[in-house]
Amino acid sequence: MRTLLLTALLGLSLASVAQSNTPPLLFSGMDGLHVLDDGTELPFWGYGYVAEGTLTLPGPLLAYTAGGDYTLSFVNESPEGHTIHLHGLDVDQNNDGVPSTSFTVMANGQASYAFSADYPGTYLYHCHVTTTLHLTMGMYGMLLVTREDGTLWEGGPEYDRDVPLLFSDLDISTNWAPTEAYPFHTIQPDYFMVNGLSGASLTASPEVAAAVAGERVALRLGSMAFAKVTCSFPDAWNAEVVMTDGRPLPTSFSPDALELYPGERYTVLIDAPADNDTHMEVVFSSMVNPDDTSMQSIWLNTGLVDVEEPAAAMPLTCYPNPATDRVYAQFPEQAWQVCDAVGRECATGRLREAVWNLDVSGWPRGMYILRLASGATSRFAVR
Ligand SMILES: [Cu+2]
Repeated sequence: MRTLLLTALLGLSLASVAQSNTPPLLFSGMDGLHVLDDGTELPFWGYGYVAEGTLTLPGPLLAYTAGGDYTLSFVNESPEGHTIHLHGLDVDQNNDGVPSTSFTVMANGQASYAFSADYPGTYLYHCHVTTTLHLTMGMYGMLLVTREDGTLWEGGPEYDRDVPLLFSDLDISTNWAPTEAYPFHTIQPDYFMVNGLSGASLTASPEVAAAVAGERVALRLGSMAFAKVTCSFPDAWNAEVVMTDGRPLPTSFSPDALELYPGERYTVLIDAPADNDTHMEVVFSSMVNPDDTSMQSIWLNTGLVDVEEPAAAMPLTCYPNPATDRVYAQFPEQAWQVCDAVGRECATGRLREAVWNLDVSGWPRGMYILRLASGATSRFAVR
C-alpha cells in the first residue's frame, strides 16, 4: 500500500492531471492572506486551484504518475506577469517558465506547460518572474512524480507512504511592503516554515508528518528557503538518503544530519517507530549571518488518527453523453468546474445534491470537461 498524505489543511492538496490539453487548473494571484503562527494575516502572492478559488502558501502539491505526458495549465488572475518553472524536471526550453527564454503569462492570460514525467522523484515549482521577489512572496510549491508499483524507482526500494515536507521562509516586512524590497539582498527572512506552518502551529499539527507504526516512509524533502536547512534525524527513524534532485543516488547513506541548500531535494526513507515521542529537528540558518538561526521541530505522528486517506479513485463519468438538456455525474461533495474545449470556465460550484446535475440546454454544441477539486475529470459532449 502506498498512499500520499493529504494535508489539505496545510494548503497542500493532491491533484493528478491525466491528459494533455487540460483546461486551467492552477491560478496565480497577488492577494493571498497567510495566517502566521501568532495569528497575523500576512499578504502573500501564490498559486491555488481554480476549482477551489483560494491561494495557498505553499501552492498546491502537484502529484503525477511516472511515465506519463502531462500538461500543467494556469491562469494569471493578478495584475502582474508570472510563470511556472518546473524546477528539476526535464522540460524543453519553451516549457521552462523562464521569461527571457520562454514567455511570461501576463495579467488575465493563461498558459500550459507540457512535460514528460520520465523520472520519479521529488521536485519543486515556482514563478520565475523577478524570481527573488516573487519567490519570497510565496509563489512556489512541491511536485512529486511517483510510481504505481510502490517502488521509488524502477528496481528501487519498496515503500508505503509519501510524506512531503517543503521548507521555506519569508521576510515579514517584505510581504507587507513588496515594492520596498529593492535591492533584493536586503531581504532577510525572519519567518521559517515547513509546509507553510511554523512554531507551535507546526508542532501541534498531526498532519504534517503522519504514518502508521512499522511503515517504510519516504520523506520528500525540498527547500524553497533562502536559508540553509539542516535536518537532524532521530536514531529511531533509521533514516537512509536514497535520492536527490530527482534521481536515485548511486549509493545511499545514513547521516545524522542532512543539509539542503536552496532548490535542493532529497528523498529519505525512514522506519515509522511505534511511538510518537521522536521528532526531526530542522534548523534554518542564514547564509549571510550564520549565527542567525531558527529551529523548527517535526514530530512524526504514528497514530495516524485524524488523517483522512484519499478516497479510492472512483471513475468519474458524465451521463448521458452526449447530453442535450441536463448532464449528471456522481462524486463525493467537493468543488467542481466545467470548462469548454479551449479552457474557458462555463460553470462552477460546490456539490450540494446527491447527484451532480447541470442544465446545459442552450449551451453551444461542443466538448466540455468536468473537473473536480480532487483532480478527477470527465469529458462530455453537448448536442
Ligand atoms: Cu510571479
